[in-house]
Amino acid sequence: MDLMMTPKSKRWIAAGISLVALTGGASNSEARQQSAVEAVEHAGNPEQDRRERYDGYRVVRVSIQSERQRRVMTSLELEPYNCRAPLFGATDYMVSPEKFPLLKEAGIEYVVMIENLQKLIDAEWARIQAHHQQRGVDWFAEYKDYAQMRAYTQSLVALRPDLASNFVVGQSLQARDIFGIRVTSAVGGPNKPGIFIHGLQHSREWVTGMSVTYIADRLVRTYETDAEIRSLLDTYEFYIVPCMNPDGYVHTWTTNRMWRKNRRDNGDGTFGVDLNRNWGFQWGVLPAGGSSGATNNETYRGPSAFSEPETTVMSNFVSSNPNMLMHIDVHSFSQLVLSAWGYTAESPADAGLFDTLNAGVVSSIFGVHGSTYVGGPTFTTIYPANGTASDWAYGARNMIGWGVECRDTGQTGFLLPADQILPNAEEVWAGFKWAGAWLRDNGLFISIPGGAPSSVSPDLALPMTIEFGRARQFPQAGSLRLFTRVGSSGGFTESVPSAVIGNLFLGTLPPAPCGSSVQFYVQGQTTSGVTVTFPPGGAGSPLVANVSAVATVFADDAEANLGWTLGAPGDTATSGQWVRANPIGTVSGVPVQPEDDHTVGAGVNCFFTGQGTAGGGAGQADVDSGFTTLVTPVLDVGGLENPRIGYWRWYSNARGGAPETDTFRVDISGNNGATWVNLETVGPAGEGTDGGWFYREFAVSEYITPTSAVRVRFIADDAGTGSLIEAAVDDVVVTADAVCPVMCPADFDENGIVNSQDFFDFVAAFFAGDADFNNDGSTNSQDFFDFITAFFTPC
Ligand code: 0X9
Ligand code: ZN
Repeated sequence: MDLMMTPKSKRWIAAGISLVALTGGASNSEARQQSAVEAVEHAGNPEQDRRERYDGYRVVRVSIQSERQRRVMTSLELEPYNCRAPLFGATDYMVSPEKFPLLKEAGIEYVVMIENLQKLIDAEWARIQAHHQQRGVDWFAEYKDYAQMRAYTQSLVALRPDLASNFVVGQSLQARDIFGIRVTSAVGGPNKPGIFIHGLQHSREWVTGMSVTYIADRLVRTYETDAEIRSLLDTYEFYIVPCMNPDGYVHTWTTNRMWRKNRRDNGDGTFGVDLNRNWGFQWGVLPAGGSSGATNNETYRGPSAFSEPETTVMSNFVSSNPNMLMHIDVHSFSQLVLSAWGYTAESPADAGLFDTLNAGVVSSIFGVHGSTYVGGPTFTTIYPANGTASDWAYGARNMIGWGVECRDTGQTGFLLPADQILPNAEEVWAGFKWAGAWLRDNGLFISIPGGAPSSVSPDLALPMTIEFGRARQFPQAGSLRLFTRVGSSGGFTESVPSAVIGNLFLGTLPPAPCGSSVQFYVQGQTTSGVTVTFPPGGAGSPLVANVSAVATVFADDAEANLGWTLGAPGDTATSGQWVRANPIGTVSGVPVQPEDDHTVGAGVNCFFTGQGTAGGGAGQADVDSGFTTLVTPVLDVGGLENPRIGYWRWYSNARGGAPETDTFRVDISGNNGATWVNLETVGPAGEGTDGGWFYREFAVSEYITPTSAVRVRFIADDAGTGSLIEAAVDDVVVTADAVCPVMCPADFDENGIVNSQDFFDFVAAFFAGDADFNNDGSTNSQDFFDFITAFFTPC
């Protein structure tokens, strides 16, 4: 992020006197903070509220759509609210009342997320004051300051000294203790794997300290009553540090609610190093934007790696325990689950492991209160960030390093209302538990990326990619094996997959005749000699691929109309109804409506939602104020073997500012549209909601009985406000397994004809004792008679 902190004109209220705003050089707030006395350690006294004010400041979400707009935004020198890089997509800024007219004049689209930041800060403060008066309320009902948080971890230890102990990681720059709580059970012996989790690396992200403390709370309080928690405490040592940036955190309570960095005096009138750019792995590496060398920047990386005491003592503490397995860095806001890498767009060797973890955590979080989080690598999911805690944990310590961005998605941002502390903590806790349990149960990561083949072509060997890497433990080099057999009986043949790159290997499924099956499983060893099998049942329940030719029954590249229905009775959209044409394409940062259909080669047409005019805006002819329906022609799949329906789809709802609630639904009907069953619903968030062509294929019989009157419908819905909705469909195919050619029983050499050669071959096999023609387990005279009968029976 390369935006400069800007001179502000906030008013500084001290003992009822408003000071005149300063201008120039370093920002006013910095100049004032130099003289500010941070004596007010506790926030309970309104008379002593010397906090910086944000009167009339709006938080706006800007969607930068061109190089020109980015230049204009940079020249406005707005303060970023969240640290989204102003390189692409939506970015949040705090805009002073003075700057707001300039933003309006700049002609850049924006959505106001927060009308008046100071109002939210005041409301939060008033609420905290009122809360102080109350007795006996839940600890997680209100935000707690540094001292209260520390006292709470101590009270948890007092409750269960047999499970928990307090520790101090080290001291902050201003000599405050970075305190923590270690929780584990006596079961499981020494050297249990360690799970390290911390919050408040960025001090204004208040909900993170609460969420992390909640994890300690649950571990301590539910060990007796919850078998799952007991197993986690018997498996791991948990190290929990609610606040790794105490100086910054105290500063947010006493002086400036919006403070992110630590409190380093940079010596030039500016303060603070972004601790999450200061860790010593790929520190300050290119590309630009991953951190800043400018002292006044919100992502200032510091003069050198680990220049700050906070990052130094934290990393030393983690390094001092060789059994540390996982590192979780909790931030807010944006509702994300983020993994390596932050410093590069390249995939880490353990991408499959991280994808699995991210997906599991995202769905566990969703399962609690229905919050939608998005998972992915930091660099590509939010922005480049180097010198982060997660990258260091993974890159320098071989730990499973990842992190969470808590609630919300910008409605209140860092000023998340207190009634969301507990729900947020509950969902983070669920994700955390899931990750702990998954690692407990998975010694290694073995998978077949893209899914194990469920059908293979007759008589062809099939190469298959296998991913083999670490999970809780590390793989023994050279220990990967693939076991295969043709059919469902007899021994498995062992082979050694060849190494491709990183954790990827190439194995081969053997050729097999049409109508048979190939069974297979994979095995590998950990460095400590434990065997891990995928799927876990191994030879007892292997993966199965049926051998059959695939027949294409229907293929539609949308170049001609094969009987589709554009629109359906009851559609409510006022614009953007489905058309079949060559799309012009629209852009809002990234393509919103495709400019090209999907078909490779000569095709130009596809189905899509509304054609605008060439050069028109992205909002022209997108779906508005309701939904529009596209229905396929009747597809006859009755009597087919395992019919599948596949299509390429495009969907975009992630542009246009407002939080997205819109979806793209695909349904299937077996009775010509009388009733429908859902195949998939894209969105409101996640993969495939920001444009791009995606292929999806469904086995019809998993949803409906395959009939001669199957139809599929596509519904693009604009249910929310202020959104930019576009959908498209192309290259619909219906495939099925081809029926294997019938072999005459007497065609003993399986060459397709029955002749005297079959007779001679059979007789030779018979006298060799290997002609069990009737499959009863032995070769005897009955086989001879059965063969003779078959030989003289025409087929
Ligand atoms: O920029 C950051 O440091 C984090 N985002 S924030 O808005 N809270 O400042 C992102 C850090 C990404 N890494 C992990 N959370 N693992
Ligand atoms: Zn953060």
